[in-house]
Amino acid sequence: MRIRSAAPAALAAAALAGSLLAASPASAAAHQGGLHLGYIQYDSPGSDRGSNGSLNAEWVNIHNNSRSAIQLKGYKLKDKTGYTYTFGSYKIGAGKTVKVRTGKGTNAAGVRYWGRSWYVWNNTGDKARLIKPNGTQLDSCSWSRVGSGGVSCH
Ligand SMILES: [Ca+2]
Repeated sequence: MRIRSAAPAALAAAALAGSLLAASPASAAAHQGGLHLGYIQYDSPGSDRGSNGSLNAEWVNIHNNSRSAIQLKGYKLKDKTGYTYTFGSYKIGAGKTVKVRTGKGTNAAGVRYWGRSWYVWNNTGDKARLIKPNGTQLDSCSWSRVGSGGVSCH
């Protein structure tokens, strides 16, 4: 009886380990490895007058510290209010960074444009969250004062 029950349990454990391994690049150490929030320039330099250039001087860096490329389609970047940027098809290479700028522009390698007409990151305090397509939060980063206008999340 012990033997008969041990085999399925071992199989189940192996299957579980397999699924955990598959998800591990991001979930194992959300704050150090995998995909995570890097520097956030939440206060665009100069007066917040809302020009597209000013909006685009507000940005979030996302780093891929895993050993493989990650397809970001469906990944989300959210502020505390709930404003959400959803990635289209974009593959971030191992060790690479993608910058998400608030305003409008033409997406290119290493930079995505949220396409907003106003700032999204509150200068005096806010919280950025990076969320997988299945809803799992990979990382978050918050600040509570203007300070230098930016925060290094890790
Ligand atoms: Ca701002």
